[in-house]
Amino acid sequence: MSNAIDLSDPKSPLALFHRMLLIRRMEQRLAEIQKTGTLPGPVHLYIGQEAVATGICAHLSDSDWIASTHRGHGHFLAKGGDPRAMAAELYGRSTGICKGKGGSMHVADFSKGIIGANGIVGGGIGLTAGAALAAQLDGKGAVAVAFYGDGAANQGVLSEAMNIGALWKLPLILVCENNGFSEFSPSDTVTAGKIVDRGKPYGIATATVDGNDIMAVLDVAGQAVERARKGEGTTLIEARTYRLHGHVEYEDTFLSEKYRSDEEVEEWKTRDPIIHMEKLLADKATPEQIEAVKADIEKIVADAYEFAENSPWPEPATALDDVFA
Ligand SMILES: Cc1ncc(C[n+]2csc(CCOP(=O)(O)OP(=O)(O)O)c2C)c(N)n1
Repeated sequence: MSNAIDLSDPKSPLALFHRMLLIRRMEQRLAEIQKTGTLPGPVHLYIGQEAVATGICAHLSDSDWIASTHRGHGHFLAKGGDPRAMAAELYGRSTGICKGKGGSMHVADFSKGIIGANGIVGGGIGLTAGAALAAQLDGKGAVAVAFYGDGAANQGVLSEAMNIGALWKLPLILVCENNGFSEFSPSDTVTAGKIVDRGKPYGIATATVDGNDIMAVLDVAGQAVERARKGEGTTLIEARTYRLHGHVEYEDTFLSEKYRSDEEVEEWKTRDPIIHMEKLLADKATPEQIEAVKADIEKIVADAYEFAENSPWPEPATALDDVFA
């Protein structure tokens, strides 16, 4: 890390920029690698949504818990997951964070409080309700955060989590990243009403936020985390955002028709959270500091994928290790 930049406070503008850019550049590189056909399995990119994970996780430490989705690289990195171990996992190598057995949709690191990405839509919500109960019983002030999409908000488990979170005042934060689509279905064709309103019958705190505005996310998240740490219970946050890539990389190769217009995507590009952050930085950091962040990220990304590419495959003899039954 260059001496020109101080990233010790995760809520400082430069540190937020560093984290958002790390997520963006790791995934842009991943999109290029996917094109070569060398990766096992599909990848769902978080590009465009970086401010949500970054703004929320800036308030969390390794003792707090998060669970995420099939679109989970951003949450993993925002919570302090190791870029090398993530890249190696995407490549299915033995040095991966799950020893190469999880892949893109299951990156997890319990030592960092990352319960895991999850291929089961809505699956992370139930896991964090459990983690929030465990945190409450431990009594050390830890909180649990579920990241999930607007499609997942239609799973019954969200209602179950809000019910138990309200009843037991669990230190639980339910963050819906409403990116406008559930796979290829626009939200308004599958989702009734406003997702944020679903918290009202349970009497939990609710908030909506512009998920592309890092400072707004930071603010709303700070209030929710403080409430949870003080024993004041569960919050439902709806963050409005947009995924700038497809539901899954290279979906054009199998989709027979478009489910969104090019104009819509271009419109949202003008609201790119990273561009927004760079504008904010104009009077909060020097050009040298901004360049130092960019250079640092390029180094981390190159190093992570080089590590992955040069890592060994898992030994066949380890296939049944860590299998419980
Ligand atoms: C229980 C379950 N049902 C269906 C699927 C298939 N599926 C994968 S992603 C997805 C859409 C999820 O949409 P959303 O929750 O809005 O997340 P986003 O992809 O927009 O980030 C669906 C239906 C699944 N993986 N798990």
